[in-house]
Amino acid sequence: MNATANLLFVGLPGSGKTTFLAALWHVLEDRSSETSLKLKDLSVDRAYLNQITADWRACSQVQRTKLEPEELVVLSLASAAGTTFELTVPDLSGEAFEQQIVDRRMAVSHQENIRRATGFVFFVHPGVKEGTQLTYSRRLQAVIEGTPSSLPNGAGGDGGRSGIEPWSIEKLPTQVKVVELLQFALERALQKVRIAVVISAWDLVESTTTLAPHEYLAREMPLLRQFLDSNSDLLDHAVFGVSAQGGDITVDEQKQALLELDDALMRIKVRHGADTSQDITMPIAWLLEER
Ligand SMILES: Nc1nc2c(ncn2[C@@H]2O[C@H](COP(=O)(O)OP(=O)(O)OP(=O)(O)O)[C@@H](O)[C@H]2O)c(=O)[nH]1
Ligand SMILES: [Mg+2]
Repeated sequence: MNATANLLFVGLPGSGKTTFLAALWHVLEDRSSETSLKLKDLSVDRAYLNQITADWRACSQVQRTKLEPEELVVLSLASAAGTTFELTVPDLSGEAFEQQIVDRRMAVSHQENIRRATGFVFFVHPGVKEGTQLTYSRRLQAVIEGTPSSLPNGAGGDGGRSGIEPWSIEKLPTQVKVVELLQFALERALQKVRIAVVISAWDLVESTTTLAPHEYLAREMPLLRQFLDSNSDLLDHAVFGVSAQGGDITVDEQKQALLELDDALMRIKVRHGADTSQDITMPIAWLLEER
């Protein structure tokens, strides 16, 4: 059976979309590991994929995706049951999503991407919350209570008042932005959608907790969890923890350890519920599953 699948990778800047795609391409091309989906055909334009995967293998930072030109990736995949898929995934810049929130406008081409999408991979980086809304609300609270000495980042001196920047839409908490992006997508989707939530850089989470991805999401992002649960008539969702890079490549020892692994495949870790595997195709296979 032949089917087409248009998936959309959605996520704020730096949420891990390109790194995931690079690791996915490495695994598909390598073919040596057990994966739910396999590469069927190589007749695709591989220049962009090869470039990001070369960076990934070398543990170099993949480039931030630019707004223009849009990188469109088309893969021909086969499931274990023999169904073949033409998988289209534009690798979009997180800035394009940030702009939707700030300007409340969306490119016509992006609206088309959403309408065509049969599923969404929704990326959330576990570290994105650092230094934004929490810090801001603590600073605000400190000013209100008149305790400038407790202000972080040296704000204060005049009662702290000049340390507070005026509110702007960019300062929205990450969870609110993520829910907003989901709402944009749901408003435009023509049918019930499937959403694979990927908590990227799972290695960072794993070093602090043994919680499963959906439990971690419930604890750290309760608004997002409630939104997903309460809209079950519009969407089906599952939560995956994915370490596509395997560790923090900005820390020399971690980068060295990753480069010394016999096989780059061993960097990858995917957690779903209590199960852990190296199958990075899992979130995509879940989106494509017949139900
Ligand atoms: N520790 C760790 N860091 C990761 C992992 N995957 C991605 N990162 C880091 O997260 C940051 C963002 O990754 P990208 O893949 O560029 O994110 P993106 O969503 O494509 O970002 P834009 O192109 O700006 O939209 C980079 O600094 C990566 O090194 C991982 O598995 N583990
Ligand atoms: Mg990118």
